[in-house]
Amino acid sequence: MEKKKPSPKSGTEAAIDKKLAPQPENAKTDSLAPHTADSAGEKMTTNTGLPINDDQNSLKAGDRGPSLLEDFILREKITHFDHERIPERVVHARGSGAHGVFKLYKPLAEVTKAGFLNDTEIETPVFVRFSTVAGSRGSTDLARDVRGFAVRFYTQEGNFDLVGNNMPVFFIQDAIKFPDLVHAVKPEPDNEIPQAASAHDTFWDFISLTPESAHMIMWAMSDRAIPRSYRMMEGFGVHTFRLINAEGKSSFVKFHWKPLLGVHSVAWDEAQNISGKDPDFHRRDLWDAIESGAFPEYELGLQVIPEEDEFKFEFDLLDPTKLVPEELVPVQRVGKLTLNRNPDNFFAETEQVAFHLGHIVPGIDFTNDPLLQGRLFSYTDTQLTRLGGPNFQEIPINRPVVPVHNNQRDGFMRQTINRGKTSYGPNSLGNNDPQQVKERDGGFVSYQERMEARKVRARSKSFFDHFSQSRLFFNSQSEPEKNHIVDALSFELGKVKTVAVRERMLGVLSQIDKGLAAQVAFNLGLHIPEVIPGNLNVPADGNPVDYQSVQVDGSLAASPALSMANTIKDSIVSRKIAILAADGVNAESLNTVKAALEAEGAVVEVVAPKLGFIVAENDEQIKVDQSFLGAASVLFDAVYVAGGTNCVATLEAESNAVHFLNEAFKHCKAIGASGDALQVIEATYFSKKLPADYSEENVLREGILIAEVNDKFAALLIKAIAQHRFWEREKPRLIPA
Ligand code: HDE
Repeated sequence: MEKKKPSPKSGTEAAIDKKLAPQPENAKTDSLAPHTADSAGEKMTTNTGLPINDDQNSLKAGDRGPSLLEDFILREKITHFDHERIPERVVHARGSGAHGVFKLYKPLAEVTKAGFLNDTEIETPVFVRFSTVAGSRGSTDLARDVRGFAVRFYTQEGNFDLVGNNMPVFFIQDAIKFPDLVHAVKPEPDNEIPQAASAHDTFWDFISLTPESAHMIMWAMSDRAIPRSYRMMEGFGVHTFRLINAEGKSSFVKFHWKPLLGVHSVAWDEAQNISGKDPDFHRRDLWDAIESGAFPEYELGLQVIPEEDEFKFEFDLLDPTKLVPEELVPVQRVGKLTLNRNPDNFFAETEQVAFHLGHIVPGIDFTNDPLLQGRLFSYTDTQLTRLGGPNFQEIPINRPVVPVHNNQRDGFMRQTINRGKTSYGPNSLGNNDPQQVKERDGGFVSYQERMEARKVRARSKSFFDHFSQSRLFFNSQSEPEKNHIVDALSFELGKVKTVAVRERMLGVLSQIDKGLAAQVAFNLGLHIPEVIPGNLNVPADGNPVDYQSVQVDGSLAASPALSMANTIKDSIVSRKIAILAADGVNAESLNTVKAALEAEGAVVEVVAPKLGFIVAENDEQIKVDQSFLGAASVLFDAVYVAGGTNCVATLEAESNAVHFLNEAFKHCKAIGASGDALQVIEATYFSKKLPADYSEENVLREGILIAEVNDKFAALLIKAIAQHRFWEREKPRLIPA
């Protein structure tokens, strides 16, 4: 293996045009370096190192004759190719990874002895993989789906994996139902339809018969399921975990990731468009942001609950369909994760990384959440097949940054060459090495939770309230967010063919909120059924669960932290903004707006009728980044229409430009235009909906600014873009299609 050479990175033109950000190194990326290879300037060889003279022609009996079996070069090349694919992950198959570092703000010795949560000096190397859940490896990023948010910390005490999602709850309460859930949500088994989407009968059949999924369904039907970017979504460990301090005292903990760019989504119509225009939208966004130096950042948040408060809540801390409202237990932000380096090789790193929530370090431990307990089995089990045997921890991306010594040996693809005669313990022939480690020296000891119980297949009654938090979530949403939930349910259930399933789902929704159920029922042209489905008889000789009798009227009417409307809206860093322009553009105003947006960290692209250059009024040549043919408003966060007499006349007559604006309006994005470009806006459907004037208040409410371009204009446009979306604009629906 050779030392890694710096390799030129690809990325969008925008990223390439800029100076590429340096690719920072850390203990983990250093440890990967000896395993990397770079062919630049090298000779071609076979896998045994034999220099190859001809890699283009197979060995034949005569130049028109049959190929010869003897051709070991042909056989080696084809054989390797034939075995290039490994099974994709059974869930979370589509993902994107990045390297980074975690830095702690303040030592947490009071609650945990984990080394990386006590030392503010060290930077812990991290590898993160974001994913969708249902779609296969090549599916679109913008499916309505949960997103995986799996983080590996390469600590000095071994790997700690926080394998979370972007939603804080889950569909089911017990791992034994996971295969049912996944079979129901995956494409239907007879025709493999639909890919990546949950809008189909088997999924809603299962959900409508599984009331414990109600809370998660509210999240999945909310805008959380269509994030604007992996960089703009929260992460959650979902289960309650334990923290253990040096005295052995345990506290419960919920893990959170808070993105510093805020939590933002796209519109559903937009998501569907993006799926066609750029199925790699999230992957590209993450890659480009890192390449251009706009490193994604998230703060690690902890909700710490003293052990003695275990039964203080109206819900059970062990129930993964419940969250702990931030208003009851505030989230302390304890450190920052920065993603600052793209992988060198997708397969070697992102595809082969094997996360497992069983990878923990002293100071962190599990609880008896039955979903968590089942996961502890599943991850290693699936990885044995996916990665081809028991030595997958030796794959470079999976190795810890600390040495590994034990008596495990052999198996397919073993890399380590263990010296010595002993691979057992106790032994006297090898000094009894490797030695076990005392707890005080860092050896892991499980938390000694007291247990006294009968062996039963059962579920605690404290898990039976399925609707209070579903309702809390719905009640905490802003009006537009509620409308989106109604629309999403109407869309998804509208795709379900079996009317009985739709009706049953209306029954479930009516338990959450009558108004919600009524609106969806109206859209589906159905009535809400009288009889509400309960759990099927579980166990087979048991009685149906009367879950309605255990509904708790939560003390909290709403939790503002659950609404994305309350997220941070103070930055346009890395936002993509289109400038629509054509020959005859006013260069001065275009440059003013472009420079101001770029100064705030936005990525600006000039979109014009054709690629190459446009010639401005003053003859300045302005580089075009995208033509109307290749660009689409759904791939941008905002749009500005440049001025200049001829430019405006061209844009007004260019249906693609008018469509671009209509769509940007439809998806509630900020729209700016030079005062003299008003006639382009007048060609749109929303020309009758323009604000009476462009006071700051109006602009920040309606997201439209048409005025003379100067520094004040640019500053106000930036403020408007930072609002992300103007959802109030959606109704009445002005824009067709
Ligand atoms: Fe997973 N999950 N999961 N899961 N999960 C997998 O492991 C499983 C659950 C999550 O980027 C698999 O290596 C069971 C909750 C993420 O590589 C598999 C149950 C949460 C990823 C598996 C759950 C997650 C996975 C598939 C119910 C959020 C992607 C491939 C008991 C807290 C990790 C693999 C990556 C992947 C099993 C439920 C998150 C089959 C049995 C809840 C982010 O082992």
